[in-house]
Amino acid sequence: SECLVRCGSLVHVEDDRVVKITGNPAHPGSHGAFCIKGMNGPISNRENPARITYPMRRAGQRGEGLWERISWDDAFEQIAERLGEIKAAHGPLSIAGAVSNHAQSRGVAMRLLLRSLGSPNLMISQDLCHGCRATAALLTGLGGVGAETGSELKKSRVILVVGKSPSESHVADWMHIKAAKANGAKLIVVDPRKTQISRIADHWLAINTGTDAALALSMAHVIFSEGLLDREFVEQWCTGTEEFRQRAAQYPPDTAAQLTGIPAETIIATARLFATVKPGAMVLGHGVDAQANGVNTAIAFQSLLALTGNVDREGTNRLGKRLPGFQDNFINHPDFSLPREIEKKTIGAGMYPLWSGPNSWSQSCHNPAVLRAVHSNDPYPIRAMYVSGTNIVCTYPDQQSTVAALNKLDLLVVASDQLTPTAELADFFLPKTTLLEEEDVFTEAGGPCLSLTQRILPPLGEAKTDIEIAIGLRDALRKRGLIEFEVMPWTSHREFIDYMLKDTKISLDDLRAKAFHEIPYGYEDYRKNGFKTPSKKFEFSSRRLKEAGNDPLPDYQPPVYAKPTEEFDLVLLTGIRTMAYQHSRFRETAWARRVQDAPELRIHPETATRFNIGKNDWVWVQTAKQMRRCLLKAHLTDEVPENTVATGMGWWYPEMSGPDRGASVFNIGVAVPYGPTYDPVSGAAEARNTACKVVRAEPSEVDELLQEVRQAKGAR
Ligand SMILES: Nc1nc2c(c(=O)[nH]1)N[C@H]1C(S)=C(S)[C@@H](COP(=O)(O)OP(=O)(O)OC[C@H]3O[C@@H](n4cnc5c(=O)[nH]c(N)nc54)[C@H](O)[C@@H]3O)O[C@H]1N2
Ligand SMILES: Nc1nc2c(c(=O)[nH]1)N[C@H]1C(S)=C(S)[C@@H](COP(=O)(O)OP(=O)(O)OC[C@H]3O[C@@H](n4cnc5c(=O)[nH]c(N)nc54)[C@H](O)[C@@H]3O)O[C@H]1N2
Ligand SMILES: [Mo]
Repeated sequence: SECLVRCGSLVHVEDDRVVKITGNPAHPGSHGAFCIKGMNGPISNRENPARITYPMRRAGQRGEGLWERISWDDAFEQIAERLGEIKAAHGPLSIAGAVSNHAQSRGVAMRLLLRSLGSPNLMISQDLCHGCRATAALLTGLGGVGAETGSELKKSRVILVVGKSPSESHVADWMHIKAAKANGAKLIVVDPRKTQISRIADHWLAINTGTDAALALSMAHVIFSEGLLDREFVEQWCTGTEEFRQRAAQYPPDTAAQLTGIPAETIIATARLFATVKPGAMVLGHGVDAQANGVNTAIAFQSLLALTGNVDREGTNRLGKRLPGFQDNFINHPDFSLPREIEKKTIGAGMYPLWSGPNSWSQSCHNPAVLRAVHSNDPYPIRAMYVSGTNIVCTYPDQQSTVAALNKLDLLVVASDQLTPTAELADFFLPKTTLLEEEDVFTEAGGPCLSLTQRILPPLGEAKTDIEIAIGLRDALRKRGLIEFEVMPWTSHREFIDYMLKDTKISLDDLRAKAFHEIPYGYEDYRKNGFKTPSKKFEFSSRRLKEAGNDPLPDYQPPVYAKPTEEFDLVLLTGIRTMAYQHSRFRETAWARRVQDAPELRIHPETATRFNIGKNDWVWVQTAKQMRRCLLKAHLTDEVPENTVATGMGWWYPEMSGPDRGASVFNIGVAVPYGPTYDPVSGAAEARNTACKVVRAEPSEVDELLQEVRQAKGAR
């Protein structure tokens, strides 16, 4: 469950060690699909020689690397005391949290702990992840994180894949798509890169970065003007159709061709194909998210599903299916919520009410605004932060401002399994359990099913789960009278899980026996209760967008940073997934480093020649906006077009010296800005893609640095 793909797995135990992990063919979502991370990651995390399994308090200057071991009791008491001082001086809103994978127990633990103190200020990573798609799905009515396909993909006859490279990022989807293709399904792929899936596509649309909304609108125009829509579905289940038709008409294929770089004939041909072959499904990936026009883009593509009636039928995109009684959304229940007046003070709720605050999908902060507030006290001070299950120094863009903000806090608590560049800056380090030591239940959209992560082994050393840590902190806070709202009623991790299951008639023990419970489902759920929108229909024109003062219809906006200039004449794609890594994780493991040993710059051979760059040369990548430059190793490949270079994300060298452990040089976050130019609905920054220039690094400049990498590696 640490990777959002969540392939079902079988864990083989001998004595008190996990010896092997394999895919579970019986799992209803993944059908046995598996990858190198699943096989190795959980074991590496548990057995990492650099793992820290006891609480520590900073003993030197922040980031100096001097630590003193303390007991859990002392950690809870001292953190509670410091939080009390900060709360008294600056109020509860000055305490913030950061978490990733926020829907899991760690997100619930963090959110409820903050609410106990009276703060709504939580940063999640989903503004960099699937936040735009999920917000769009909330507005259109598709729900979930933007229309799930899961194993329905196998049954599709035409599949539209936009900005997703499942061979690297989603082995289950990849397997299902290949199965559909083997059955004769047609495949349309929209990606600037020649990925593995682009190579097997019937139509590969090599789009100009950040222009996808124009493509979707133009396809909608073709479908409208040629009368290819599913009239019955649209008439009965959609609203705003005429307004949407008019908007789409502004993007005839010739216009869209100029914006997207895709020939008009191809736009017409793929629109016809997607509208006439049934059933059809769409996979919208991260390539169109984390963009300043991300919500509009996702709405435009989701609208293609509605236009063609490919909604919640066999072989199409499903609506989110829920297990009756399962409490996975209880954070919205009044018993667990803060008063609305407080929720409305969430940093970001003023500007982005559909992202932050009580009426939003994410109910989290606008992250860049929180980091700014640390410096500016605007709209109010942020003085303390608790960070868990995320390595924000390595995974937020604009690393310098993240580090500067963390350094300026009065209190930074980091829960982690090892000293990441984020944990290095902490005042208190709290040791966390890793996957094999944790128990979690969640609904798995891919199945759909209720899934369980089993606790296979007892925690190592003194490691605790996020729920256990939150309970310990809550108790220490309560002793000092610092709890404002009693929203965390549990006394153990087990009680928390039992609470989620209590109305399902399934006990934890039942679930342990099988590890998942399939959710019985039918198709066309909307016939029962309609769509979850104000009109109960799929909204081409969104009432909630209109009420929030936004354009209610999807539109195209040109990309801002990703637009090349004379000086920065290449487009940099970031976050390209590689099989061995999960964001910033696994850089300390030999198995992953054997697959990829350095942060790469994928560059076309012609472009490399133009800049006098050879294979394996080190290259400086620089973007505008006075960002720092980043050092990457050239990997010559024609998978990127000549005007584009691409890299991954999250790099650091765990073996290098702290506090940054190489992240301030080798992590692409130093070069990528975190806005402004924000999506007007979700506040997402154009954080994935940026115009850049590349310069070969002179050996004399980087030799010393690389020497440290090599030496540290020798010592590993
Ligand atoms: N191995 C591995 N798997 C992972 C992860 C991991 O770190 N490692 N992370 C997981 C997580 S949290 C996520 S969010 C997913 C992300 O995985 P995906 O959803 O597959 O997204 P990415 O791999 O980030 O990008 C997909 C494609 O988008 C293309 N792209 C870039 N810009 C644009 C654009 O403007 N338009 C279009 N149409 N395409 C564009 C890129 O070339 C890339 O091929 O992967 C998950 N799976
Ligand atoms: N430039 C750029 N930036 C990006 C992206 C991009 O494409 N481009 N992608 C974005 C995306 S999609 C995402 S999702 C974010 C990801 O950003 P993060 O969530 O920050 O990335 P991770 O490296 O997965 O998180 C690592 C931390 O999770 C904790 N952890 C690891 N294993 C375990 C475990 O077994 N149990 C528990 N409880 N905790 C564990 C550890 O503290 C670890 O340091 O990054 C985003 N950042
Ligand atoms: Mo993500």
